[in-house]
Amino acid sequence: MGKIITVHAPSNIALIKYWGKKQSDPIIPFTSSLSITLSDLITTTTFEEGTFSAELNHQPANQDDIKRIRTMMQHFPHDRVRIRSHNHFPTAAGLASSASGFAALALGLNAFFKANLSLQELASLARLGSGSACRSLTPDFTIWNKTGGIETLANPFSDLRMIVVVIQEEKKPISSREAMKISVASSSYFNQWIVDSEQDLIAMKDAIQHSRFHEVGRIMEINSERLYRVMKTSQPIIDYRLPKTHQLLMAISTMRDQGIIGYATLDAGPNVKILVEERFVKDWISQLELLGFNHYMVSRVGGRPRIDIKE
Ligand code: 2P0
Repeated sequence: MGKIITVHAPSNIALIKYWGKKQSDPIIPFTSSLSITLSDLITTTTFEEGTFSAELNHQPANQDDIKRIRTMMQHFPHDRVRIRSHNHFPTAAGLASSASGFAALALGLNAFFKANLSLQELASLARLGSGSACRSLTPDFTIWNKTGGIETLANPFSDLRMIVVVIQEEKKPISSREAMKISVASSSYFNQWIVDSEQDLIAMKDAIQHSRFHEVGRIMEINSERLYRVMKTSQPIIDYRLPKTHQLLMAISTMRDQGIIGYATLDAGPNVKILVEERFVKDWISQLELLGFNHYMVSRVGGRPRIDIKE
């Protein structure tokens, strides 16, 4: 049996969002973003010697994914590799499956071809697949700078959890890639979004560095609402939220008033992620179930990818 490389890469959720490309191939974003990995929402990808093939969740990868994989593989000497990937969470429902998937791919190809790439080189490679993938390579908080590089910020919180509430698991009606293009071309808020997002990032870094959880949560919510504003001011309007999304957002605010602390963030999908301290998880779960939100995942945050090599 030949060598087998297995990579387990975590998904990530942005507290300060990326929305809009200044340049593609390689992707340069209009704004810097800041995220944390979801240690328990993992993509596992294996790499074996053989005729090139790529599989996702036991199905052949689609043409778009193959194109992105091929672009990444141009940086390696040959294509004799069988790639099999599995997401341990819903694919393409705004749960950042492309981030963990392309991060796993970059790490796996690097190990498979013994390329010895640096972290910044790995980040550039991952971004050939998906912008947010470069934020799944590192533990703690990760900043993807609009200048291209990534940096990490130590996580001073030992007990954070992200509750991912799945409102709809189906594939989104429009990919974030397409939706971003529409926003860049048409949102009347886009120029101001760039300015506001920069301010949010400065405030967020300060809140993290001073270990101020409530401020982190508050800024995260504000930035998520700004993203919603960019989408809603786009032509045509982009709106991934469903009635149940709005219902849950109102409930989160009510729960907070009652002392059950948690903060919400949304991406390109109807699902809601709630950032909480571990001591409140039980309360959140019982409240969610009471309200009929029975499909959720609780994840630890801040973990790093893992690579197993069998020669
Ligand atoms: C983020 N999203 O910062 C933002 C917030 C969605 C909403 O990054 O075109 O799959 O492959 O670079 O990274 C999702 O977009 O898009 C995303 P591409 P990607 O997490």
